Amino acid sequence: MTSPVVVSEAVADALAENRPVVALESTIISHGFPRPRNLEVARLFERTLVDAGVTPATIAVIDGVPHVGLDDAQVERIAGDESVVKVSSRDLGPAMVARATGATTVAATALLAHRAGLRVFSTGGLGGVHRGASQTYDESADLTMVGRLPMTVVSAGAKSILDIPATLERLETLGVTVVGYRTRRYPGFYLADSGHEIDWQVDSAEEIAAIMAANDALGLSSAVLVANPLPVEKELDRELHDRVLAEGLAESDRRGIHGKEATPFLLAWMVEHTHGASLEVNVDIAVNNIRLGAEIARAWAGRSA
Ligand code: PSU
Ligand code: MN
Repeated sequence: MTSPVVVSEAVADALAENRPVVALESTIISHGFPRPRNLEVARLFERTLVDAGVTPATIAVIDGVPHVGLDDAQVERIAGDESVVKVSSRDLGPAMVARATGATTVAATALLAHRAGLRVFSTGGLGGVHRGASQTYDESADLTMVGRLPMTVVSAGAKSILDIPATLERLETLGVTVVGYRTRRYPGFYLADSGHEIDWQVDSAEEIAAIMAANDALGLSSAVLVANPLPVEKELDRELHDRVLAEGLAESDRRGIHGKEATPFLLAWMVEHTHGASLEVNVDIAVNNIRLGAEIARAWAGRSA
């Protein structure tokens, strides 16, 4: 069967010539950042990679077709069109059949990136186990997919709206390799330190590429999760963070928000009630992860050169 995934010419050429490519998700654009700022941010993400000599591969479903690498008009559509749906891995099939236009989550992006032969993927924060999950069972499919796919995913930890210790336990169960970039503390997304430890610290992109090669050599098919904290001077004010988050979680409970709405609701709540401060931190987080992703992709391409 031929692949239903359309790989852009720029991405296909880069892969064929063994030049570095980094995958980017699109839910962060459609549902993570408010319009119209989100378009500016989507372009900033791609430009950050281009400036580092890396080919960006933003991933989304356009009119039912999964695309790896978008042109500018497609990026504009994902950012501007309010009817764009949030597509996780399980939604890909139905979205394709319905010819829907959808923005891919970490889970769906990792799957499509893997199908296209990419190895490195940068995002803001990974989905994880939600607070209260022992009652609601709300756990992101991002975890399942990083348990299954040999992608290297750079994130600033799991979003602090989640239950971080439970998320770390699930990552352990799923056999996901977790390394801290220049730290042994698991980052807390908006905050540099979640208060939890990581077993392994790495200090360079070359070291991460070597870990990818070691996992490959052993036939491990799970992801390498690179936890990359924001510099502490750039984090969200802790007192503001804790207060607004507690209010957002309570409001989300009151309104009975669940399923795929939970994460976008809490992110939007944080933006509104920190008066945009969380948005700026979220942009910094993603750019920081994209820069590191670029270095890893270069180190990875360098190994097989
Ligand atoms: N990180 C961000 N902003 C986001 C997300 C992550 O900085 O919007 C998105 C990602 O697409 C992630 C999704 O896969 O939230 C998780 O959603 P859920 O909890 O419903 O699986
Ligand atoms: Mn969920």
